[in-house]
Parts: sequence; structure tokens; C-alpha cells
Amino acid sequence: MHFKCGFVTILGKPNVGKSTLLNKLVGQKVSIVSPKPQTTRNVVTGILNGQDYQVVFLDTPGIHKVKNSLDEYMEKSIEKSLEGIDLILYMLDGTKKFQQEELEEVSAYANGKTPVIIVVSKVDDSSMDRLYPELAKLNVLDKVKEIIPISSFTGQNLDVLKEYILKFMPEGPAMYPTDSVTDSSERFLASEIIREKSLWLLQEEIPHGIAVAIDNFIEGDDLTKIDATIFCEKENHKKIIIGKNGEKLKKIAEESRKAIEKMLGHKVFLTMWVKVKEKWRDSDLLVNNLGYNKKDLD
Ligand SMILES: Nc1nc2c(ncn2[C@@H]2O[C@H](COP(=O)(O)OP(=O)(O)OP(=O)(O)O)[C@@H](O)[C@H]2O)c(=O)[nH]1
Ligand SMILES: [Mg+2]
Repeated sequence: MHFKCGFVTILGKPNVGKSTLLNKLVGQKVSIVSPKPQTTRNVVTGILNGQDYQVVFLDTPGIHKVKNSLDEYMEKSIEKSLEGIDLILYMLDGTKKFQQEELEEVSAYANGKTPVIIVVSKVDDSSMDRLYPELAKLNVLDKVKEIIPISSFTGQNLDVLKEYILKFMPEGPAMYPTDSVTDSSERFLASEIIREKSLWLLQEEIPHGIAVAIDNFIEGDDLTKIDATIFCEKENHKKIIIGKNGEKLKKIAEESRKAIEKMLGHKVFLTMWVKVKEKWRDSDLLVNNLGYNKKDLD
């Protein structure tokens, strides 16, 4: 049999479960996940390697409406992720009503050159009674190749999904080393891990207006030293992130350190700071400085 290799972009509104599916498919956490919408900000690559195939997935940020400079960056990164790909997975949340806007979006993609599979997520948390009327709305989408209900939590139908994905992959040699699961740098992954731990530990208090910058990343043989800064938008957010007697920040740092140690396979010395940058999401300059540079996507 010939080797197959292709690119798959995962699209869909915020919070539908795109990153969770990617992690499940590649068997490792390559893209961070949280109950907050707009968790993913960059296109994140996850690589699924098999005996005779390699599938390169591009996980994209879900966006509602473009409102600020960060949204513009995210929108541009989605456009970029659609160049030269072999298949689109368009994800709909199986626990919610499908929105007209989503149906229009998926229909537009399905009328394009790239084949589209609709993935209906989170069926573990839905029921057939709820799902059927929603699935019926998809009947009009005759250009869509398949509709596959799945659960990343229970693994339901993931083998079916994988089979369909492989059908659309062209023959060709592997594009990445066959033992890698992502092309993200350890430095980027470290900043994302800190952002993820912050999102979870600050769930109620702070909207997603934080960014994480890695100021230093010094790797030794058995110890990596990392200096990181969490940027937030308001002085009172800073207080919340630090917490009473610094307890919250300590907890974020501790959980982040453990997760980064697991990723790197050795000890990590992590120092964390919190700084305020007002309205950073509205400012091109600040958005660029925090690592979301539109020019990188040209
Ligand atoms: N019950 C259930 N929940 C899920 C499943 N997959 C994801 N979730 C939850 O849905 C929420 C959003 O998941 P993400 O993977 O971050 O969603 P996303 O589409 O990547 O979101 P953005 O990055 O914001 O666009 C998290 O709380 C997940 O735990 C699933 O199969 N079942
Ligand atoms: Mg995501």
C-alpha cells in the first residue's frame, strides 16, 4: 500500500470542542482546552502518525465576530490555515441548537474546492431527542461529504471519523518526522500551558483577556529555567490573578510547572510575574508584542 499524507483544517465556532478532538486524535495534549470561548488563538498543528499515513491537523481559533485587533489576527490565521489543505472538518456542538450563521458558513465551505465533513461534537452530553431535529437541519447541505456525530470524551465514532479522514488523504510522503505530534516549539507550548492553567483557575473572575509572554527559556540537561509574565487588562484583574497573599498566582505557577515538567521530562524552575496592559486586545502594537503578529501570517 502507498503512503498517504495530507492536511486537515478543523473549523467551527468557539467552544464547540475543536482542540479537545485534536488532542484526542493525536493522543497527546498539543492544543489547550477550556470551558471559555476563544481559548485557541493561533493555528495549532497536531500530527497523527500511522503505519502508512500521516495526517496533519490544523486547529483554528473559533471566532464569533471580529471586534478587535486580536480577533483580526485570529481571523487571518484561519484564512491561512485553509491554504493547500485536503479536507475541512467543520464542527458543530451537539449539545446546542445549530445556528443559522454556522449553517451558512459550512454551506459556503462545502461549495468551495475542498471537501467538507461535518463533525457533531459532545454527543455524550446530548440525547437523540435533542439531536435529531438539529441533524435534520443539515439535510439541505447536499455538498457536505459526511456528517459524523462523535464524542471526544468517550471516543464514540472517532474510529469512523478517522477512516473517513483517511479516504480524503492523497498519496505522498510524510511532511513531518513520523515520531512528532506537533510542530509547536516547547517555548510556545509552555506559554499555552500557563494560559490554560490561568483560564481554568480564574474561570469565573476574569474574562479571557490575558496573554502570556515567555521572557526567558533557558534549557539545561536536567533543568529548564523559565521566566513568564501574565498580562491582564485591568489593575483589579492583576489583584485577582495574584490572589490573597499571592495564593492564586502560586497555584497557577505550581500547576503550570508540573505540566511543563511532564512535557519536557525534567525539572523546571518557573518564575511568574503579572503585568497590566490596558486594552491590549484593541491595540495592534500590543497584540503584536504579545506574539500575535499578523505579518507572521503573510
Ligand atoms: N461533554 C463533552 N464536552 C466536551 C467534549 N469535547 C470538548 N468538550 C468541552 O467543551 C469545552 C470547549 O472545548 P475546546 O476543545 O476548548 O473547544 P474549542 O472549539 O477548541 O474552543 P475555542 O478554542 O475557544 O474555539 C471544554 O470545556 C471541553 O471540555 C466532548 O466530547 N464531550
Ligand atoms: Mg480551541
